[in-house]
Amino acid sequence: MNYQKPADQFWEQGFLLLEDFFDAALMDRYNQLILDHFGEDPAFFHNDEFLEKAQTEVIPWFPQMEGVGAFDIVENDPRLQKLSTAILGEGWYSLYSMVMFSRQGTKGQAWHQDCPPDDPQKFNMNRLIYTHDITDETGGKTLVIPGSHRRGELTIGDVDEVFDDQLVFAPKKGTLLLLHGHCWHRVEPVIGKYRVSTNYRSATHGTPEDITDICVYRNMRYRFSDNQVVEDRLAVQR
Ligand SMILES: O=C(O)CCC(=O)C(=O)O
Ligand SMILES: [Fe+2]
Repeated sequence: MNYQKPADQFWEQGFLLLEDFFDAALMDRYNQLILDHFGEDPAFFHNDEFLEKAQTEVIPWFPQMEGVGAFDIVENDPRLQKLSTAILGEGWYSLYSMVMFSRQGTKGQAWHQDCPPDDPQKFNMNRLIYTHDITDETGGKTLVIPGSHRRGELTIGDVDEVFDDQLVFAPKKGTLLLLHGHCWHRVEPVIGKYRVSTNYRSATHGTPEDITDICVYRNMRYRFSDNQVVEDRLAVQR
């Protein structure tokens, strides 16, 4: 595999979608581990204020922090490592892997940037893998605005606005989606029984490890470490 071309494409678009990157049997194994962890009816993790204001309904799980060794297989995939180096340069590092589970009938995720774009050099890169097909039936398609990693801060407005230039992805099992943390993105409501994605977050050398502590939504900046709205963006407008 030539890694320079896909890396250039990533920097041009702010994302890179590679289908059939991971083996279906490995994805089935991951998906089962995820379902076993969450069970039938998992409770929300975030508090009511976040759920209401962020219009984001995902329940996170950090399997590698709990020593679930199977999740090291993707982490250690030499192709993923080489691609990460081609994009992020030498000295990049893994932040953490996070599984995001959404129950049937939940909202998905509102438009956001994973970290503030105040310094264009400091960002996280999502390395998202999909362990089951996202389809019309499951809902939960991923929306991305190409090139928006260069546009600065996400504009203030409706949390689920339809943008003319948005792309809609329905990733299949085994797909890898690399996504720049400054790129504007959202997840549509979940219609099927559940929706799962797994994110091996990474960053360039010199990016602080807490880079994803503050997330930028259209209506606020939210800090996860102490569950605080650190900026009410609508108040600035009033
Ligand atoms: O699950 C997805 O498709 C995107 C999730 C997301 O917003 C993220 O991992 O930062
Ligand atoms: Fe995100």
